[in-house]
Amino acid sequence: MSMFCFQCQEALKNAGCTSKGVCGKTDDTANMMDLLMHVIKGTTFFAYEIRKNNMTVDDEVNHFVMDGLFSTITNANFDKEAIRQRVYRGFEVRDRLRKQLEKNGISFNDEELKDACTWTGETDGALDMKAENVGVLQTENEDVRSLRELVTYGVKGIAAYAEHAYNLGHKKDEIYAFMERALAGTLDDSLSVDDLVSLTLETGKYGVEVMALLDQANTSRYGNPEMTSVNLGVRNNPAILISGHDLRDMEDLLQQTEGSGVDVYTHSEMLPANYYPAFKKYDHFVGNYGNSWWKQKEEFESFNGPILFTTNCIVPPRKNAGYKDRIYTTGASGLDGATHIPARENDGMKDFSQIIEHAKKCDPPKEIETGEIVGGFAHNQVMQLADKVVDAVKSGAIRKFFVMAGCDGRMKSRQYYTDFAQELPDDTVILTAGCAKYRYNKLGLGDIGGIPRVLDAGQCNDSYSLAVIAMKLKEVFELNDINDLPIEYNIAWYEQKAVIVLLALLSLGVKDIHLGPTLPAFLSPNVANVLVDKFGISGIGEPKEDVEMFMAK
Ligand code: SF4
Ligand code: SF3
Repeated sequence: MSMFCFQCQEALKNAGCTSKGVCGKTDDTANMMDLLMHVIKGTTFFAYEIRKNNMTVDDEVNHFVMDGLFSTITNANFDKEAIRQRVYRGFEVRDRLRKQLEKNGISFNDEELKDACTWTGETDGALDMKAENVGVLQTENEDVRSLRELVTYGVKGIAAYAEHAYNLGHKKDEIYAFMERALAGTLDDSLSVDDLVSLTLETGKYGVEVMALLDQANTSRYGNPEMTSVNLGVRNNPAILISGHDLRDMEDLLQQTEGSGVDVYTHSEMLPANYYPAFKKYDHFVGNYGNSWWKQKEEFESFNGPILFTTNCIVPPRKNAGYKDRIYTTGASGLDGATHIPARENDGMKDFSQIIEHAKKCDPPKEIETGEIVGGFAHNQVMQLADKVVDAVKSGAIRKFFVMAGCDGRMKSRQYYTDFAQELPDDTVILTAGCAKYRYNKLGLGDIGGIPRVLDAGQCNDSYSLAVIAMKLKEVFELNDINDLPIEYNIAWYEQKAVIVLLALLSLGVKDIHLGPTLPAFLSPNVANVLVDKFGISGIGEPKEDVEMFMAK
Protein backbone atom coordinates (compact mmCIF):
# COMPACT_ATOMS: atom_id res chain seq x y z
CA MET A 1 0.00 0.00 0.00
CA SER A 2 1.62 3.27 -1.09
CA MET A 3 -1.34 5.57 -0.25
CA PHE A 4 -4.75 5.40 1.31
CA CYS A 5 -7.77 7.47 0.35
CA PHE A 6 -11.46 6.64 0.68
CA GLN A 7 -13.03 10.06 0.57
CA CYS A 8 -15.12 9.73 -2.59
CA GLN A 9 -17.73 7.41 -4.03
CA GLU A 10 -15.30 5.90 -6.51
CA ALA A 11 -12.88 4.63 -3.84
CA LEU A 12 -11.45 1.38 -5.20
CA LYS A 13 -13.79 -1.56 -4.51
CA ASN A 14 -15.75 0.79 -2.28
CA ALA A 15 -12.97 0.34 0.28
CA GLY A 16 -10.14 2.73 -0.61
CA CYS A 17 -7.54 3.58 -3.23
CA THR A 18 -4.19 2.11 -2.18
CA SER A 19 -1.71 2.56 -5.02
CA LYS A 20 -3.23 5.20 -7.34
CA GLY A 21 -6.53 7.03 -7.20
CA VAL A 22 -9.35 5.91 -9.46
CA CYS A 23 -9.62 9.68 -9.95
CA GLY A 24 -6.10 9.76 -11.38
CA LYS A 25 -4.38 11.09 -8.26
CA THR A 26 -0.90 9.61 -7.91
CA ASP A 27 0.20 8.09 -4.63
CA ASP A 28 2.74 10.84 -3.92
CA THR A 29 0.14 13.57 -4.51
CA ALA A 30 -2.36 11.73 -2.31
CA ASN A 31 0.27 11.46 0.43
CA MET A 32 1.18 15.15 0.10
CA MET A 33 -2.51 15.93 0.58
CA ASP A 34 -2.48 13.83 3.74
CA LEU A 35 0.44 15.92 4.97
CA LEU A 36 -1.42 19.11 4.11
CA MET A 37 -4.46 17.89 6.06
CA HIS A 38 -2.10 17.07 8.96
CA VAL A 39 -0.71 20.60 9.02
CA ILE A 40 -4.15 22.17 8.55
CA LYS A 41 -5.40 20.21 11.55
CA GLY A 42 -2.44 21.39 13.61
CA THR A 43 -3.20 24.95 12.54
CA THR A 44 -6.84 24.62 13.55
CA PHE A 45 -5.77 23.34 16.97
CA PHE A 46 -4.06 26.66 17.70
CA ALA A 47 -6.78 28.70 15.99
CA TYR A 48 -9.35 27.06 18.24
CA GLU A 49 -7.19 27.77 21.32
CA ILE A 50 -6.97 31.42 20.25
CA ARG A 51 -10.72 31.67 19.95
CA LYS A 52 -11.24 29.89 23.29
CA ASN A 53 -9.13 32.63 24.83
CA ASN A 54 -11.29 35.32 23.26
CA MET A 55 -8.70 36.45 20.77
CA THR A 56 -9.26 36.94 17.07
CA VAL A 57 -8.13 34.61 14.32
CA ASP A 58 -7.11 36.71 11.36
CA ASP A 59 -8.25 36.44 7.76
CA GLU A 60 -5.00 34.93 6.53
CA VAL A 61 -5.51 31.91 8.78
CA ASN A 62 -9.15 31.44 7.83
CA HIS A 63 -8.25 31.67 4.17
CA PHE A 64 -5.31 29.30 4.46
CA VAL A 65 -7.56 26.68 6.08
CA MET A 66 -10.35 27.16 3.54
CA ASP A 67 -8.15 27.07 0.46
CA GLY A 68 -6.04 24.19 1.76
CA LEU A 69 -9.10 22.06 2.46
CA PHE A 70 -10.61 22.92 -0.91
CA SER A 71 -7.44 21.89 -2.72
CA THR A 72 -7.76 18.35 -1.28
CA ILE A 73 -11.33 17.81 -2.48
CA THR A 74 -11.69 15.06 -5.06
CA ASN A 75 -10.72 16.20 -8.56
CA ALA A 76 -9.81 19.75 -7.53
CA ASN A 77 -6.04 19.63 -7.60
CA PHE A 78 -3.59 17.16 -9.12
CA ASP A 79 -0.49 19.33 -8.74
CA LYS A 80 1.70 17.85 -6.03
CA GLU A 81 4.04 20.83 -5.96
CA ALA A 82 1.16 23.26 -5.47
CA ILE A 83 0.03 21.14 -2.50
CA ARG A 84 3.60 21.10 -1.17
CA GLN A 85 3.71 24.91 -1.25
CA ARG A 86 0.55 24.94 0.85
CA VAL A 87 2.25 22.63 3.37
CA TYR A 88 5.20 25.03 3.71
CA ARG A 89 2.80 27.92 4.12
CA GLY A 90 0.93 25.87 6.73
CA PHE A 91 4.06 25.59 8.89
CA GLU A 92 4.33 29.39 8.91
CA VAL A 93 0.66 30.04 9.63
CA ARG A 94 0.48 27.35 12.32
CA ASP A 95 3.65 28.42 14.10
CA ARG A 96 2.62 32.07 13.98
CA LEU A 97 -0.59 31.16 15.83
CA ARG A 98 1.37 29.29 18.46
CA LYS A 99 3.58 32.33 18.97
CA GLN A 100 0.50 34.55 19.21
CA LEU A 101 -0.74 32.35 22.06
CA GLU A 102 2.66 32.28 23.75
CA LYS A 103 2.89 36.07 23.59
CA ASN A 104 -0.33 36.12 25.52
CA GLY A 105 0.99 33.79 28.20
CA ILE A 106 -0.55 30.58 26.86
CA SER A 107 2.20 28.11 26.20
CA PHE A 108 2.37 24.45 25.32
CA ASN A 109 4.73 21.66 26.04
CA ASP A 110 5.87 19.99 22.81
CA GLU A 111 5.47 16.55 24.34
CA GLU A 112 1.82 17.15 25.08
CA LEU A 113 1.03 18.38 21.62
CA LYS A 114 0.01 16.24 18.68
CA ASP A 115 2.52 15.71 15.89
CA ALA A 116 0.26 17.78 13.59
CA CYS A 117 0.91 20.78 15.83
CA THR A 118 4.68 20.48 15.92
CA TRP A 119 6.18 18.62 12.98
CA THR A 120 8.08 20.77 10.53
CA GLY A 121 10.15 19.75 7.53
CA GLU A 122 12.69 21.99 5.91
CA THR A 123 13.37 20.13 2.70
CA ASP A 124 11.24 18.64 -0.05
CA GLY A 125 12.75 15.23 0.73
CA ALA A 126 11.76 15.48 4.39
CA LEU A 127 8.22 16.37 3.38
CA ASP A 128 8.00 13.46 0.95
CA MET A 129 9.09 11.00 3.63
CA LYS A 130 6.75 12.39 6.22
CA ALA A 131 3.86 12.44 3.72
CA GLU A 132 4.02 8.66 3.52
CA ASN A 133 3.47 8.32 7.23
CA VAL A 134 0.50 10.49 8.03
CA GLY A 135 -3.13 10.14 7.02
CA VAL A 136 -6.45 8.55 7.69
CA LEU A 137 -5.21 5.15 8.89
CA GLN A 138 -3.36 6.72 11.80
CA THR A 139 -6.64 6.53 13.71
CA GLU A 140 -6.86 2.88 14.63
CA ASN A 141 -10.41 2.56 15.97
CA GLU A 142 -12.56 2.22 12.87
CA ASP A 143 -15.61 3.96 14.30
CA VAL A 144 -13.61 6.92 15.53
CA ARG A 145 -11.80 7.02 12.18
CA SER A 146 -15.10 6.90 10.33
CA LEU A 147 -16.61 9.76 12.33
CA ARG A 148 -13.44 11.86 12.15
CA GLU A 149 -13.43 11.49 8.38
CA LEU A 150 -17.16 12.15 8.08
CA VAL A 151 -16.63 15.44 9.95
CA THR A 152 -13.47 16.22 7.95
CA TYR A 153 -15.18 15.64 4.58
CA GLY A 154 -18.19 17.68 5.67
CA VAL A 155 -15.83 20.49 6.64
CA LYS A 156 -14.08 20.22 3.25
CA GLY A 157 -17.49 20.81 1.67
CA ILE A 158 -18.08 23.80 3.95
CA ALA A 159 -14.65 25.16 3.02
CA ALA A 160 -15.42 24.96 -0.70
CA TYR A 161 -18.64 26.91 -0.38
CA ALA A 162 -17.14 29.35 2.11
CA GLU A 163 -14.35 30.07 -0.35
CA HIS A 164 -16.78 30.95 -3.15
CA ALA A 165 -18.65 33.28 -0.81
CA TYR A 166 -15.33 34.74 0.40
CA ASN A 167 -14.35 35.49 -3.20
CA LEU A 168 -17.50 37.57 -3.42
CA GLY A 169 -16.66 39.43 -0.23
CA HIS A 170 -19.10 37.50 1.98
CA LYS A 171 -17.32 36.31 5.09
CA LYS A 172 -18.76 34.76 8.23
CA ASP A 173 -16.53 34.28 11.22
CA GLU A 174 -18.88 31.77 12.93
CA ILE A 175 -18.39 29.45 9.97
CA TYR A 176 -14.59 29.75 10.07
CA ALA A 177 -14.67 29.26 13.85
CA PHE A 178 -16.70 26.10 13.40
CA MET A 179 -14.38 24.69 10.72
CA GLU A 180 -11.45 25.24 13.08
CA ARG A 181 -13.20 23.78 16.12
CA ALA A 182 -14.44 20.76 14.15
CA LEU A 183 -11.03 19.95 12.69
CA ALA A 184 -9.33 20.48 16.03
CA GLY A 185 -11.94 18.01 17.34
CA THR A 186 -10.67 15.37 14.94
CA LEU A 187 -7.29 15.55 16.72
CA ASP A 188 -8.82 15.28 20.18
CA ASP A 189 -8.57 11.75 21.62
CA SER A 190 -10.80 12.67 24.54
CA LEU A 191 -13.88 13.00 22.29
CA SER A 192 -16.11 9.94 22.59
CA VAL A 193 -18.03 8.35 19.72
CA ASP A 194 -21.15 10.19 20.97
CA ASP A 195 -19.26 13.52 20.96
CA LEU A 196 -18.19 12.86 17.40
CA VAL A 197 -21.75 12.00 16.35
CA SER A 198 -22.87 15.37 17.80
CA LEU A 199 -20.03 17.10 15.97
CA THR A 200 -21.18 15.45 12.74
CA LEU A 201 -24.70 16.79 13.18
CA GLU A 202 -23.35 20.22 14.02
CA THR A 203 -21.33 20.05 10.80
CA GLY A 204 -24.62 19.72 8.94
CA LYS A 205 -25.98 22.80 10.67
CA TYR A 206 -23.00 24.82 9.43
CA GLY A 207 -23.53 23.26 6.03
CA VAL A 208 -26.91 24.99 5.90
CA GLU A 209 -25.30 28.24 7.11
CA VAL A 210 -22.58 28.23 4.49
CA MET A 211 -24.95 27.40 1.64
CA ALA A 212 -27.21 30.23 2.77
CA LEU A 213 -24.18 32.55 2.86
CA LEU A 214 -23.19 31.56 -0.66
CA ASP A 215 -26.77 31.93 -1.89
CA GLN A 216 -26.78 35.45 -0.46
CA ALA A 217 -23.37 36.20 -2.00
CA ASN A 218 -24.41 34.95 -5.45
CA THR A 219 -27.89 36.45 -5.61
CA SER A 220 -26.96 39.84 -4.15
CA ARG A 221 -24.29 40.28 -6.81
CA TYR A 222 -25.72 38.51 -9.83
CA GLY A 223 -29.48 38.60 -9.21
CA ASN A 224 -31.82 35.68 -8.60
CA PRO A 225 -31.55 32.77 -11.04
CA GLU A 226 -34.53 32.79 -13.39
CA MET A 227 -36.14 30.30 -15.73
CA THR A 228 -33.77 30.16 -18.72
CA SER A 229 -33.41 28.18 -21.91
CA VAL A 230 -29.73 27.39 -22.29
CA ASN A 231 -28.33 26.94 -25.78
CA LEU A 232 -26.38 23.70 -26.32
CA GLY A 233 -25.13 24.49 -29.82
CA VAL A 234 -22.11 26.54 -30.90
CA ARG A 235 -21.27 29.67 -32.88
CA ASN A 236 -18.48 30.27 -35.30
CA ASN A 237 -16.08 32.23 -33.06
CA PRO A 238 -13.07 31.08 -31.07
CA ALA A 239 -14.10 30.42 -27.49
CA ILE A 240 -13.19 29.70 -23.89
CA LEU A 241 -14.85 26.94 -21.86
CA ILE A 242 -15.21 27.66 -18.15
CA SER A 243 -15.72 24.81 -15.69
CA GLY A 244 -16.03 24.40 -11.93
CA HIS A 245 -18.13 26.41 -9.51
CA ASP A 246 -16.63 29.87 -8.97
CA LEU A 247 -18.98 32.62 -10.16
CA ARG A 248 -16.52 35.41 -9.41
CA ASP A 249 -14.15 33.89 -11.96
CA MET A 250 -17.08 33.73 -14.38
CA GLU A 251 -17.71 37.43 -13.84
CA ASP A 252 -14.07 38.38 -14.41
CA LEU A 253 -13.84 36.23 -17.53
CA LEU A 254 -17.03 37.61 -19.10
CA GLN A 255 -15.90 41.16 -18.48
CA GLN A 256 -12.45 40.62 -19.93
CA THR A 257 -13.67 38.75 -23.02
CA GLU A 258 -16.32 41.32 -23.90
CA GLY A 259 -15.57 42.84 -27.33
CA SER A 260 -12.55 40.56 -27.82
CA GLY A 261 -14.18 38.36 -30.46
CA VAL A 262 -13.88 35.39 -28.10
CA ASP A 263 -17.07 33.61 -26.95
CA VAL A 264 -17.60 31.99 -23.56
CA TYR A 265 -19.33 28.66 -22.87
CA THR A 266 -20.00 26.94 -19.55
CA HIS A 267 -19.07 23.35 -18.78
CA SER A 268 -20.48 20.90 -16.20
CA GLU A 269 -21.17 22.62 -12.84
CA MET A 270 -20.78 26.09 -14.39
CA LEU A 271 -23.98 25.54 -16.43
CA PRO A 272 -26.12 27.36 -13.81
CA ALA A 273 -24.20 30.59 -14.50
CA ASN A 274 -26.53 30.81 -17.52
CA TYR A 275 -29.47 31.38 -15.14
CA TYR A 276 -28.16 34.61 -13.54
CA PRO A 277 -29.40 37.95 -14.89
CA ALA A 278 -25.97 39.58 -14.50
CA PHE A 279 -24.35 37.05 -16.82
CA LYS A 280 -27.20 36.66 -19.32
CA LYS A 281 -26.69 40.20 -20.51
CA TYR A 282 -23.43 39.37 -22.29
CA ASP A 283 -23.93 38.66 -26.00
CA HIS A 284 -20.74 36.63 -26.23
CA PHE A 285 -21.91 34.25 -23.48
CA VAL A 286 -23.24 31.56 -25.79
CA GLY A 287 -24.46 28.69 -23.62
CA ASN A 288 -23.28 25.33 -22.30
CA TYR A 289 -20.93 22.91 -24.03
CA GLY A 290 -20.88 19.22 -23.22
CA ASN A 291 -22.04 17.19 -20.30
CA SER A 292 -20.97 16.02 -16.93
CA TRP A 293 -17.35 16.33 -15.78
CA TRP A 294 -16.31 12.76 -16.54
CA LYS A 295 -16.93 13.16 -20.25
CA GLN A 296 -14.29 15.85 -20.59
CA LYS A 297 -11.65 13.70 -22.29
CA GLU A 298 -13.78 13.52 -25.44
CA GLU A 299 -15.50 16.89 -25.20
CA PHE A 300 -12.39 19.00 -24.59
CA GLU A 301 -10.80 17.65 -27.78
CA SER A 302 -13.73 18.89 -29.87
CA PHE A 303 -14.09 22.19 -28.02
CA ASN A 304 -10.87 23.38 -29.69
CA GLY A 305 -10.34 26.39 -27.39
CA PRO A 306 -8.82 26.85 -23.94
CA ILE A 307 -10.54 25.47 -20.85
CA LEU A 308 -10.49 27.25 -17.50
CA PHE A 309 -10.98 25.18 -14.36
CA THR A 310 -12.08 27.30 -11.44
CA THR A 311 -12.57 24.26 -9.16
CA ASN A 312 -13.34 20.53 -9.43
CA CYS A 313 -13.91 18.28 -11.34
CA ILE A 314 -10.71 17.86 -13.34
CA VAL A 315 -9.92 14.57 -15.03
CA PRO A 316 -6.15 14.39 -15.68
CA PRO A 317 -5.73 14.20 -19.47
CA ARG A 318 -4.13 11.23 -21.18
CA LYS A 319 -0.46 11.69 -22.06
CA ASN A 320 -1.18 12.26 -25.76
CA ALA A 321 -4.36 14.33 -25.30
CA GLY A 322 -4.54 17.11 -27.87
CA TYR A 323 -6.08 19.57 -25.41
CA LYS A 324 -3.44 19.26 -22.68
CA ASP A 325 -1.84 22.61 -23.38
CA ARG A 326 -5.26 24.27 -23.50
CA ILE A 327 -6.00 23.66 -19.82
CA TYR A 328 -5.77 26.49 -17.31
CA THR A 329 -6.48 26.29 -13.59
CA THR A 330 -7.07 28.92 -10.95
CA GLY A 331 -7.97 29.18 -7.26
CA ALA A 332 -7.78 25.91 -5.34
CA SER A 333 -7.65 23.87 -8.53
CA GLY A 334 -4.42 22.69 -10.09
CA LEU A 335 -3.04 20.23 -12.60
CA ASP A 336 0.52 19.24 -13.19
CA GLY A 337 1.59 20.83 -16.51
CA ALA A 338 -1.38 23.21 -16.80
CA THR A 339 -1.00 26.99 -16.57
CA HIS A 340 -2.20 28.34 -13.24
CA ILE A 341 -3.77 31.80 -13.18
CA PRO A 342 -2.74 33.58 -9.97
CA ALA A 343 -5.15 34.84 -7.31
CA ARG A 344 -6.70 38.30 -7.58
CA GLU A 345 -4.98 41.04 -5.65
CA ASN A 346 -6.84 43.39 -3.34
CA ASP A 347 -10.18 42.21 -4.59
CA GLY A 348 -9.35 43.29 -8.15
CA MET A 349 -9.88 41.14 -11.22
CA LYS A 350 -7.89 38.04 -12.06
CA ASP A 351 -5.86 38.48 -15.19
CA PHE A 352 -7.25 36.19 -17.87
CA SER A 353 -5.46 37.90 -20.79
CA GLN A 354 -3.24 34.88 -21.46
CA ILE A 355 -6.25 32.59 -21.92
CA ILE A 356 -7.98 35.13 -24.13
CA GLU A 357 -4.92 35.50 -26.38
CA HIS A 358 -4.65 31.71 -26.52
CA ALA A 359 -8.33 31.43 -27.54
CA LYS A 360 -7.86 33.85 -30.43
CA LYS A 361 -5.44 31.38 -32.02
CA CYS A 362 -7.83 28.45 -31.77
CA ASP A 363 -10.57 27.13 -34.06
CA PRO A 364 -14.19 27.64 -33.01
CA PRO A 365 -15.74 24.75 -31.07
CA LYS A 366 -17.10 21.79 -32.99
CA GLU A 367 -20.81 21.28 -32.47
CA ILE A 368 -21.58 18.09 -30.52
CA GLU A 369 -25.26 18.71 -29.86
CA THR A 370 -27.97 21.23 -30.59
CA GLY A 371 -31.11 22.44 -28.88
CA GLU A 372 -31.75 23.86 -25.44
CA ILE A 373 -32.27 22.81 -21.86
CA VAL A 374 -34.29 24.72 -19.29
CA GLY A 375 -33.10 25.57 -15.80
CA GLY A 376 -32.98 28.33 -13.22
CA PHE A 377 -35.42 27.01 -10.65
CA ALA A 378 -33.75 28.27 -7.50
CA HIS A 379 -35.97 29.23 -4.57
CA ASN A 380 -36.93 32.70 -5.77
CA GLN A 381 -38.08 31.50 -9.20
CA VAL A 382 -39.99 28.53 -7.77
CA MET A 383 -41.68 30.80 -5.24
CA GLN A 384 -42.87 32.97 -8.10
CA LEU A 385 -44.51 29.84 -9.49
CA ALA A 386 -45.75 28.83 -6.03
CA ASP A 387 -49.47 29.27 -6.76
CA LYS A 388 -49.18 27.09 -9.84
CA VAL A 389 -47.17 24.46 -7.95
CA VAL A 390 -49.56 24.41 -4.97
CA ASP A 391 -52.61 24.14 -7.24
CA ALA A 392 -50.97 21.29 -9.15
CA VAL A 393 -50.32 19.44 -5.89
CA LYS A 394 -53.84 20.09 -4.58
CA SER A 395 -55.48 18.96 -7.81
CA GLY A 396 -53.34 15.85 -7.91
CA ALA A 397 -51.63 16.90 -11.16
CA ILE A 398 -48.33 16.62 -9.27
CA ARG A 399 -48.35 13.54 -7.02
CA LYS A 400 -44.81 13.65 -5.75
CA PHE A 401 -41.53 15.55 -5.95
CA PHE A 402 -38.21 13.75 -6.05
CA VAL A 403 -35.11 15.52 -4.81
CA MET A 404 -32.35 13.98 -6.90
CA ALA A 405 -29.61 16.51 -6.21
CA GLY A 406 -25.91 15.74 -5.88
CA CYS A 407 -23.06 14.59 -8.04
CA ASP A 408 -22.53 12.56 -11.14
CA GLY A 409 -19.71 10.08 -11.63
CA ARG A 410 -18.24 7.85 -14.29
CA MET A 411 -19.26 4.45 -12.96
CA LYS A 412 -21.77 2.41 -14.99
CA SER A 413 -23.92 1.95 -11.89
CA ARG A 414 -25.03 5.58 -12.30
CA GLN A 415 -27.20 4.53 -15.21
CA TYR A 416 -29.59 3.84 -12.31
CA TYR A 417 -30.40 7.55 -12.10
CA THR A 418 -31.29 7.82 -15.79
CA ASP A 419 -33.45 4.71 -15.56
CA PHE A 420 -35.04 5.90 -12.33
CA ALA A 421 -35.93 9.27 -13.88
CA GLN A 422 -37.43 7.51 -16.89
CA GLU A 423 -39.43 5.12 -14.73
CA LEU A 424 -41.00 7.91 -12.70
CA PRO A 425 -44.72 8.38 -13.45
CA ASP A 426 -45.75 11.44 -15.48
CA ASP A 427 -47.31 13.11 -12.44
CA THR A 428 -43.98 13.49 -10.64
CA VAL A 429 -41.42 16.30 -10.69
CA ILE A 430 -37.65 16.00 -10.16
CA LEU A 431 -35.97 18.73 -8.11
CA THR A 432 -32.28 18.73 -8.86
CA ALA A 433 -29.01 20.61 -8.25
CA GLY A 434 -25.37 19.71 -8.84
CA CYS A 435 -23.95 17.73 -11.72
CA ALA A 436 -26.21 14.76 -10.89
CA LYS A 437 -28.67 16.44 -13.27
CA TYR A 438 -26.72 15.38 -16.37
CA ARG A 439 -28.09 11.86 -15.91
CA TYR A 440 -31.62 13.04 -16.82
CA ASN A 441 -31.70 16.71 -17.86
CA LYS A 442 -31.69 15.95 -21.56
CA LEU A 443 -34.32 13.19 -21.53
CA GLY A 444 -37.15 15.50 -22.54
CA LEU A 445 -39.41 14.48 -19.65
CA GLY A 446 -41.96 17.17 -20.52
CA ASP A 447 -43.93 19.37 -18.17
CA ILE A 448 -47.02 19.39 -15.99
CA GLY A 449 -49.23 22.33 -16.87
CA GLY A 450 -46.19 24.41 -17.82
CA ILE A 451 -44.05 23.26 -14.87
CA PRO A 452 -41.04 21.34 -16.28
CA ARG A 453 -40.71 17.84 -14.82
CA VAL A 454 -37.01 18.48 -14.15
CA LEU A 455 -36.53 21.62 -12.10
CA ASP A 456 -32.83 22.48 -11.91
CA ALA A 457 -32.01 24.84 -9.05
CA GLY A 458 -28.32 25.18 -9.99
CA GLN A 459 -24.99 23.99 -8.62
CA CYS A 460 -24.60 21.46 -5.80
CA ASN A 461 -24.62 24.28 -3.23
CA ASP A 462 -28.02 25.31 -4.59
CA SER A 463 -29.36 22.19 -2.92
CA TYR A 464 -29.95 24.86 -0.30
CA SER A 465 -32.62 26.23 -2.63
CA LEU A 466 -34.35 22.86 -2.63
CA ALA A 467 -34.38 22.91 1.17
CA VAL A 468 -35.82 26.45 1.15
CA ILE A 469 -38.52 25.33 -1.29
CA ALA A 470 -39.37 22.35 0.94
CA MET A 471 -39.62 24.58 4.01
CA LYS A 472 -41.84 27.07 2.17
CA LEU A 473 -44.13 24.27 0.96
CA LYS A 474 -44.34 22.97 4.51
CA GLU A 475 -45.61 26.40 5.54
CA VAL A 476 -48.07 26.68 2.65
CA PHE A 477 -49.52 23.25 3.37
CA GLU A 478 -49.51 24.02 7.12
CA LEU A 479 -47.58 20.89 8.04
CA ASN A 480 -45.59 20.37 11.23
CA ASP A 481 -42.99 18.08 9.78
CA ILE A 482 -40.97 18.54 6.60
CA ASN A 483 -41.21 14.76 6.15
CA ASP A 484 -45.00 14.97 5.69
CA LEU A 485 -44.55 16.72 2.34
CA PRO A 486 -44.96 14.68 -0.85
CA ILE A 487 -41.18 14.91 -1.39
CA GLU A 488 -38.85 11.91 -1.63
CA TYR A 489 -35.05 12.11 -1.51
CA ASN A 490 -32.92 9.98 -3.81
CA ILE A 491 -29.51 11.63 -3.69
CA ALA A 492 -26.43 10.75 -5.74
CA TRP A 493 -23.08 11.50 -4.17
CA TYR A 494 -19.50 11.51 -5.38
CA GLU A 495 -17.23 14.00 -3.62
CA GLN A 496 -17.10 15.84 -0.32
CA LYS A 497 -19.47 18.68 -1.20
CA ALA A 498 -22.20 16.09 -1.49
CA VAL A 499 -21.24 14.98 2.03
CA ILE A 500 -22.01 18.44 3.38
CA VAL A 501 -25.23 18.62 1.35
CA LEU A 502 -26.30 15.32 2.94
CA LEU A 503 -25.37 16.43 6.48
CA ALA A 504 -27.20 19.74 5.88
CA LEU A 505 -30.39 17.91 4.89
CA LEU A 506 -30.11 15.72 7.99
CA SER A 507 -29.68 18.77 10.19
CA LEU A 508 -32.89 20.23 8.69
CA GLY A 509 -34.72 17.13 9.89
CA VAL A 510 -35.09 15.37 6.53
CA LYS A 511 -35.50 11.62 7.06
CA ASP A 512 -35.40 8.49 4.89
CA ILE A 513 -32.90 9.78 2.35
CA HIS A 514 -31.76 7.21 -0.18
CA LEU A 515 -28.10 7.60 -1.02
CA GLY A 516 -26.26 6.02 -3.91
CA PRO A 517 -24.93 4.55 -6.02
CA THR A 518 -23.09 3.09 -2.99
CA LEU A 519 -22.89 4.12 0.65
CA PRO A 520 -19.59 5.84 1.52
CA ALA A 521 -16.59 3.59 2.05
CA PHE A 522 -15.61 5.72 5.03
CA LEU A 523 -18.72 4.74 6.99
CA SER A 524 -17.85 1.90 9.36
CA PRO A 525 -20.68 -0.62 9.90
CA ASN A 526 -21.45 0.93 13.31
CA VAL A 527 -21.49 4.50 12.01
CA ALA A 528 -23.65 3.43 9.06
CA ASN A 529 -26.06 1.88 11.59
CA VAL A 530 -26.30 5.16 13.49
CA LEU A 531 -27.30 6.92 10.25
CA VAL A 532 -29.84 4.20 9.49
CA ASP A 533 -31.36 4.19 13.01
CA LYS A 534 -31.40 7.95 13.55
CA PHE A 535 -32.25 9.18 10.05
CA GLY A 536 -33.53 6.21 8.07
CA ILE A 537 -30.74 6.56 5.51
CA SER A 538 -30.63 3.73 3.01
CA GLY A 539 -29.06 2.78 -0.29
CA ILE A 540 -30.63 2.18 -3.67
CA GLY A 541 -31.94 -0.95 -5.39
CA GLU A 542 -33.32 -1.46 -8.88
CA PRO A 543 -34.85 1.62 -10.57
CA LYS A 544 -38.29 0.12 -11.25
CA GLU A 545 -38.72 -1.38 -7.78
CA ASP A 546 -37.40 1.77 -6.14
CA VAL A 547 -39.92 3.93 -8.04
CA GLU A 548 -42.72 1.59 -6.92
CA MET A 549 -41.47 1.68 -3.34
CA PHE A 550 -41.34 5.52 -3.30
CA MET A 551 -44.73 5.90 -4.97
CA ALA A 552 -46.36 3.53 -2.47
CA LYS A 553 -45.21 5.69 0.47
FE1 SF4 B 1 -9.71 7.23 -4.69
FE2 SF4 B 1 -11.67 9.01 -4.56
FE3 SF4 B 1 -9.50 9.31 -3.07
FE4 SF4 B 1 -9.39 9.68 -5.72
S1 SF4 B 1 -10.51 10.91 -4.20
S2 SF4 B 1 -7.90 8.59 -4.45
S3 SF4 B 1 -10.82 8.08 -6.40
S4 SF4 B 1 -11.03 7.67 -2.91
FE1 SF3 C 1 -20.09 17.56 -9.66
FE2 SF3 C 1 -17.52 17.27 -9.51
FE3 SF3 C 1 -19.99 16.95 -7.16
FE4 SF3 C 1 -20.86 20.51 -7.49
S1 SF3 C 1 -18.53 18.75 -10.64
S2 SF3 C 1 -21.29 18.46 -7.96
S3 SF3 C 1 -18.97 15.92 -8.71
